[in-house]
Amino acid sequence: MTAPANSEPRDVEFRAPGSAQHTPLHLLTRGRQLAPPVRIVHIGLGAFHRSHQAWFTHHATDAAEWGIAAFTGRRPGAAHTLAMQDGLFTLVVRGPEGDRFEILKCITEAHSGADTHRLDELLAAPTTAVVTLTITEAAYQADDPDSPLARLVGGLAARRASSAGPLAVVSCDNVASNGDVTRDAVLRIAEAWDTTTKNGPLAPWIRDNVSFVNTSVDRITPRTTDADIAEVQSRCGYQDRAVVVAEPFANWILSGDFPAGRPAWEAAGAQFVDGIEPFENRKLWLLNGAHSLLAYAGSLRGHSTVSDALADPLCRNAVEAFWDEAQRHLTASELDIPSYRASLLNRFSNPRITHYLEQISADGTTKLRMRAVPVLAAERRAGRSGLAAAVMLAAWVDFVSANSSFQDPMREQILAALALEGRERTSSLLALLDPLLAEDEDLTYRVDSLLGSFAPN
Ligand code: CS2
Repeated sequence: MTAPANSEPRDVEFRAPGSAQHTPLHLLTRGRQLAPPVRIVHIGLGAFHRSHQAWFTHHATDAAEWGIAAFTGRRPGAAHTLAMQDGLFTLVVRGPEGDRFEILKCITEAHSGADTHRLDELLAAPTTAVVTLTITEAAYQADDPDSPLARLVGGLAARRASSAGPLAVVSCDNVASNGDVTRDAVLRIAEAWDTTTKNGPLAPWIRDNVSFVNTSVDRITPRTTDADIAEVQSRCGYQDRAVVVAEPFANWILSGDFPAGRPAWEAAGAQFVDGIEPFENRKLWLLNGAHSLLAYAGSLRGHSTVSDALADPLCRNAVEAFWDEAQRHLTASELDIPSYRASLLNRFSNPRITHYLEQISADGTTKLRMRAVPVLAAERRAGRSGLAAAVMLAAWVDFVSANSSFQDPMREQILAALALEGRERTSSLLALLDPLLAEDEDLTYRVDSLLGSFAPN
């Protein structure tokens, strides 16, 4: 698939004169009175929200009517920084030829996730029409009272109490059927609350009033570095502490209802479809699957970025073999797999995007469950071995064995499995991805025999 024609930012909105070298960004641009009114609440204020949903909202034809109130996940830092800048920040669009700078103006409020008072107030307002989420894949399992989804349920209770009417919740995490997964998790939390409160049941109200939209989101957004912040200061002439860097490509596919309206995101290239599954699988298996494979295989080979790992023939061949396997199960003609693969190779090779493998390698159990396991299962159902997907699992096993500092929501269970030996060790690790995998002796044997495939030269 090629990037939609309008996925490139259309204008460099602002370039301050060099004389304003140390002027903070907000003093050079709008006053608070020009901020768009809040109609979107976002939970999970990080770089990806700002390079993706905020970018689409900023470029909607009706952007002046759609402001975002963004809440951080667990750490409040990003909210403080953004609030000091009146919600304004620079997106550095980093193409192979150079950088372009855009100031995005759609974030009207930024708050710590702990500010549930403001969250409840906004969700209780009839003007709020959409809630977007970027809370990480792992957070959909969590239901402690401080989890982002528990906070969302609290906000929905406030909305019901104020009779503010229906709204849409839009998950923007790389989770298969992310809208359905969100609905299940939200109802699970609401049903548990219903047994303990006397306010009347919330879960049925959510079923009747909240639309959970399924989406596939895409824009490579590496972590911002001090050098990026310094570059904006020297090239744009103002000081911005909330810089975000992203590739030129941006894609958003959505499926579901927006009962209280939504911005005209299609003006920025968003696609609204009836059946999202083929698009979602294409993105999760081909892009994210290759990312995870490169993260584990590439790190074992001594590389630190996606473009370096892809330049290594051993890693590149493993990616191509995985894509060959995955595409056998991506048969809808509108998917245009050959051009999608070609575009991924270009995007991954962008030499000016420093996308660290370390950033991608985190949370392997949650990610591989969606990126490798479905391809492996489909191949095995078709009577084939699923070798290339098994290579990815073996690379992960080697990676967690070699990097004691790995991050994962199942870290304790992984460490316990790593303490075992031989085939039992491998099958215990596979069981953390999917219990059925561990019962497949042939697969355990295969993964075991693939260990060590990515040893450095
Ligand atoms: C990456 C994604 O960190 C990861 O797991 O695979 O964040 C990826 O960069 C985005 O999904 C691209 O749209």
